Amino acid sequence: MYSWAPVSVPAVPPSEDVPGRLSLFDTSLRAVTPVGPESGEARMYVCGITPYDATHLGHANTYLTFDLVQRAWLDLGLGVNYSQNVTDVDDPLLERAAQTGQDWDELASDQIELFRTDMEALRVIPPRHYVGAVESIGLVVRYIERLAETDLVYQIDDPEHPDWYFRTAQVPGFGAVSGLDEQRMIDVFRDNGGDPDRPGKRHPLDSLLWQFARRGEPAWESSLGAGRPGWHVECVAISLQHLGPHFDLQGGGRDLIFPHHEMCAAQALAFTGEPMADACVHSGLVALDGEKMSKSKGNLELVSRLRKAGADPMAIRLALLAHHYRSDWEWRPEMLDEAVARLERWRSVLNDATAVPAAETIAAMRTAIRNDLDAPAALAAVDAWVAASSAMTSDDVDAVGEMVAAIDALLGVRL
Ligand code: 5CA
Ligand code: ZN
Repeated sequence: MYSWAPVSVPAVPPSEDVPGRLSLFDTSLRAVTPVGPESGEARMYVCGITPYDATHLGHANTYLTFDLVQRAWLDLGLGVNYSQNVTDVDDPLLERAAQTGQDWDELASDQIELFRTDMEALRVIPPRHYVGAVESIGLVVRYIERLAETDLVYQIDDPEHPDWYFRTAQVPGFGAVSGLDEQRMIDVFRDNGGDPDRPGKRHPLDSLLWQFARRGEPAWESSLGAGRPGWHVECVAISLQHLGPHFDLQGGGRDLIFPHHEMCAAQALAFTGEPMADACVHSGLVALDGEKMSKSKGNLELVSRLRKAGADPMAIRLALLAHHYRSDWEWRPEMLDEAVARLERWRSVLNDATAVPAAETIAAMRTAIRNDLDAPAALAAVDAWVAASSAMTSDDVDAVGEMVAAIDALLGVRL
């Protein structure tokens, strides 16, 4: 189990006339709906990185989105069990290591370390359980063994690699997460590294549970044969193990809706007899040079590069929070300049002893965040308060402290 440094979150006195629940857009429902319990502990799983290249702004944007979710729940007085995986053995990681001549596990541990440093700098609250795929192999094998007690698991008829598959399309409701029809799913699966055309599969959309060792690849001995797990079942096993069945929120970037989250939902339903999560929540994709930022294409802007160049991590955070989490947008360097200017404006007022009263602004921030995580509206509320405080002489001696705490607790920006 990995982790990174804890982050302190100040308590902010409650506001009047604000929504009493957090609502988010649920991908399966295709509507904004309350997410999380009314009391007790909220349970959230967010798909973690595949550590073969450094954290880019797309990753950071996704983890900031779910950091705002955690902060909103904490602000509502809930406990939060946040779990995340790290895909520390997988095809792209092995391929990158082979290209660069590095050991795959060294590459992974270097990149995990860099990711954790980036998350700490951005003041992302660490998950309670941050779990690697490699350390979970025994767990995943036990899950597959139990799934194999249903008639939904089979070994493919391939003498050299009799890999284990799951009959995804047999699960009731398959397709509900993405809303895609079967032909479209097959096409997207093919374009995203899936194997719909592999001879011997019973259905093109059946998903790999366990693959036998290929030459030169790492493999683990198990009752299923010597090999390694498929990707989807890792997230199913890790999330159910650390959160229990039918948790509140499954999250990740929009690129994971299909096949990953669709396949996970089917496997989890077959495993527990219940939906995997109450809501599926996805963040938009950050692009660079007209295309989704991605490690495989190399069109990246890295958190670590911006930090090395001297950027204040709180300005990086503000630059990302200036976009609604569900929008797709393209990174431009000027966005960092704009965020630096905003941070300076905020800091100049918050260094004063007095300001205009804060209660209405804090209520507006909470309303914005609880209403489908509208961070841009929360930033605008702070902007308006900062402008008012610098335009008029004010005498509220508590306002500055209240705003510093609210901006820290709700937005994760320390001034
Ligand atoms: N390890 C798997 C999930 S189990 C994986 O997708 N790893 S990843 O490193 O490719 O992506 C990590 C997270 O960042 C995922 O939630 C993914 O949806 C998100 N992500 C990747 N690229 C972008 C992007 N350009 N914009 C926003 N989010 C992104
Ligand atoms: Zn995942």
